[in-house]
Amino acid sequence: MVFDLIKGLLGQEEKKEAKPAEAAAEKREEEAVSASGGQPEEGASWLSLDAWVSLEGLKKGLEKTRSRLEGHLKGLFALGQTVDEHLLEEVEAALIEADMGVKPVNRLMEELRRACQSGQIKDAVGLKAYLKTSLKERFKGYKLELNMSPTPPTVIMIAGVNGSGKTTSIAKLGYMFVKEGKRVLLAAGDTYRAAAVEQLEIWAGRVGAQIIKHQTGADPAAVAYDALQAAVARGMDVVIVDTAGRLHTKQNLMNELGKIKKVLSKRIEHAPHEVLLVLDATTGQNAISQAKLFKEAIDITGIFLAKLDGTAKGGVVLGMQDEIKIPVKFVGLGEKAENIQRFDPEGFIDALFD
Ligand SMILES: Nc1nc2c(ncn2[C@@H]2O[C@H](COP(=O)(O)OP(=O)(O)O)[C@@H](O)[C@H]2O)c(=O)[nH]1
Ligand SMILES: [Mg+2]
Repeated sequence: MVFDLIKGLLGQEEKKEAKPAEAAAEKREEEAVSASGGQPEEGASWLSLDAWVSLEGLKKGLEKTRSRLEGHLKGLFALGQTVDEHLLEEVEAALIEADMGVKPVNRLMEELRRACQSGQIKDAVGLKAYLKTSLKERFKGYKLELNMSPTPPTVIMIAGVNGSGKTTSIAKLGYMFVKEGKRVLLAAGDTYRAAAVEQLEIWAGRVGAQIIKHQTGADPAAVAYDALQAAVARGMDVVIVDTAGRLHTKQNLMNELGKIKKVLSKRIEHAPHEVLLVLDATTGQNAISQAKLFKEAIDITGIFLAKLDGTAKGGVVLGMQDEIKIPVKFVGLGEKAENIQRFDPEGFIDALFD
């Protein structure tokens, strides 16, 4: 019956010219980079930004990236050091090796050289300060807070390739919301692997969330639909929808994500309120290529960068905003539910360079 309902809904949706959910998502994206300075607009609410950020935790999680940067930069930013070609080359090498990306690094190096020539940068200490400010600058104007629906439930859809860390990141988000006193429902939308449903179920039990699941092989759009029905009936605050990361072809995967998104928006206006793409930080620049592909297929509202702890390629975050114009909203710093942090650009850059 649910299947027929969904088929019916999808049929109607295809005939319509205007797509309210997409228009809303576009609007959200525009708003995200608007000059609102990250302040919640009227009628909307967000989780507090201060919670879920810890500089110590970040420093520990970023140890590998930090030590790679240090390998090049140790001692060079000391007081009294002059800025010479050697120092600039080491900065460049450090950022490339931390996987910031060639283009963003080239742009940044041009900027640094100009600032040296114009006298804005006078010594190594000045160079470091300039570098940090310039990096922080590129995150300004992005809305890093989660977009919470003024009327619950807030619906968050998760996308990403297999193994990127989707299910674990869902557990982390669930843990965070539960800690904040919210009622959380997880939807086991990765119906392709039996283990995927079980894995989510174990996490739901651990973090104190509820779960909606169907059998392996079921239609993920039907799971999503049932989850929203249940969420409304049970008065849940947040629904997080897991999805599969691999189908027979890329086009199949993208079509399926689109279908799930449509079903969500049909059941609850403006849902999903967030579409978070989970990327594996250990893949460095590949994560950026992946983000570009997903962005072409669905409106991504934010990135959850998982596995930052396991990589020296943490610099990928620095080039990410430049390259894909989607804000990183969360980072994963370990395999446990509590190893989640909101992405705080200031803290992140301080943690990398101090
Ligand atoms: N070190 C570390 N491992 C992670 C993190 N996030 C996920 N993982 C691991 O990555 C693997 C794949 O994660 P999973 O959530 O199953 O990915 P999915 O296939 O996208 O759902 C698992 O072994 C997780 O424990 C993280 O932030 N740090
Ligand atoms: Mg999974």
